[in-house]
Amino acid sequence: MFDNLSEKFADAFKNIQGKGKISESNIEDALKQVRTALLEADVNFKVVKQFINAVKEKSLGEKVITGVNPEEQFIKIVNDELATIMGTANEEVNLDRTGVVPILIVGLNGQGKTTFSGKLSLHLTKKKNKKVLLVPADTFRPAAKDQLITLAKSMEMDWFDSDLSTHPKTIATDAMAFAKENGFDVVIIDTAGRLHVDVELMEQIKEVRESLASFDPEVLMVADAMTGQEAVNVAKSFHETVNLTGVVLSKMDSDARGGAALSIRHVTGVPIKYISTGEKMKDLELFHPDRLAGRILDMGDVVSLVEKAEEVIDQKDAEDMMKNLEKGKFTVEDFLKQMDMMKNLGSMGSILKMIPGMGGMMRQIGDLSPAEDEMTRMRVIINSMTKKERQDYKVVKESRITRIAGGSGTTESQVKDFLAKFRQMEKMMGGMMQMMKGGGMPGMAGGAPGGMPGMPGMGKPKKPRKKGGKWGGGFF
Ligand SMILES: Nc1nc2c(ncn2[C@@H]2O[C@H](COP(=O)(O)OP(=O)(O)OP(=O)(O)O)[C@@H](O)[C@H]2O)c(=O)[nH]1
Ligand SMILES: [Mg+2]
Repeated sequence: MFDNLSEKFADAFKNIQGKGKISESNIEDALKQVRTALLEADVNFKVVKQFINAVKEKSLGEKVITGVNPEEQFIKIVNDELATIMGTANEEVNLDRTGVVPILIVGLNGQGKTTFSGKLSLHLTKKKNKKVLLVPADTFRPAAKDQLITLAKSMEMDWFDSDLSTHPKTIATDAMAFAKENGFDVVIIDTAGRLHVDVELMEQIKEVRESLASFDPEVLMVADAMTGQEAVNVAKSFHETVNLTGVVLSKMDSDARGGAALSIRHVTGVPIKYISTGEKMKDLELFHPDRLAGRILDMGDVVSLVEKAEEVIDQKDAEDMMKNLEKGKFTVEDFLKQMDMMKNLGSMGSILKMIPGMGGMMRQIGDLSPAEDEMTRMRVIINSMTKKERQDYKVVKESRITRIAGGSGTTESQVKDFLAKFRQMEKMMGGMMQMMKGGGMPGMAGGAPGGMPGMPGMGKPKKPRKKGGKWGGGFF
């Protein structure tokens, strides 16, 4: 996400390194580079101008704080300003009202409307306890109905059998009546896209919106984050015609440029409510301006990482592992479970990026695939080990090594290499347990990718955090 932008910002900040204090001449080069970085990311020029002015003004007005170096002070100001232009706090769709809530999903062709409709239905069902009805209303492309219904079925979500021979506004009102009769809380209406903003499409969506006026609909526009300012222009057109209540940025997992995220709110006044981060139904995040700013500046996003961990990590597994660890035991079985937990969290790259400072390190390493390959190799080796061997790897000697190598399609030296690495991990886990008992926490415990023992800290079932989270973030 925004890799290019992150890299350019990191370069810009180097200009201030080692300077005694912030002064106009000190920050001049850095500001120039930040400006170029933003323009290259396709951020609207007015937004850039205002951003640079604000950062400059705040930097020069900043008092010298003892103990904080100018670079850190400058980064903090840039961080806060980035968050400010993207919005304030996160806003979700407003469901806090009586009656069925219609959510109209609009946008150009192929932007991810249908995918997002599915994701939102899952999110509102799972997280908000709502009964959701998915409504296909794309009367231009009949296959679109099947696409949405297939998604609905895969999630065991309810869907409306729209009559595609009628106008989408009729589908919408019919669906609302059906929803009311059958006790649904939310109706998500997936509409047709077009290649460009065209009069016919706008007219159609306008009519659908008007037909729902008495229900005060949410109208969310889905925009591909790779398209930069183009997305901003489209949002402007849609907003003028149908009065958007929110924007969704899709394909943030791909090569998103940043232009849309950083300009839409400022240019249109419409808040970004969600970001879509992959093709799977679970790949949906709330849009948090402050957290995204942190990710752009390589400050990580530990809060989102912990939240994600809470969602995907099996509490019982984690507790079992912790019990073992507390006894000073770390087995191959535990390691396998850790690898599985990691896998559920996402790719190695996406996890590392959420850890402060790791984005920069990843750029230096470049290709993470050797590390991913090694994880795969470890997994096949473990799969060829017996239960007894997984509980106590020390029993694995010559003939067992030959057997495991044969069974896993690896070489004996690869199996030996794994055992040697595991021995190191075991030692490291022992050391970490000591530190945990002593209260002090090291930063990221994994070491360099390649021999990384998962993220051991994920498994710790700590006392609930203040806000009810189950897992502390001690290791991050
Ligand atoms: N990588 C990635 N792909 C996505 C994301 N959202 C959607 N896609 C893909 O983008 C393509 C288009 O998505 P759709 O949801 O069908 O888009 P749409 O806006 O409904 O398209 P039309 O109905 O034809 O206008 C599909 O191949 C999706 O799998 C995302 O967040 N990340
Ligand atoms: Mg569609």
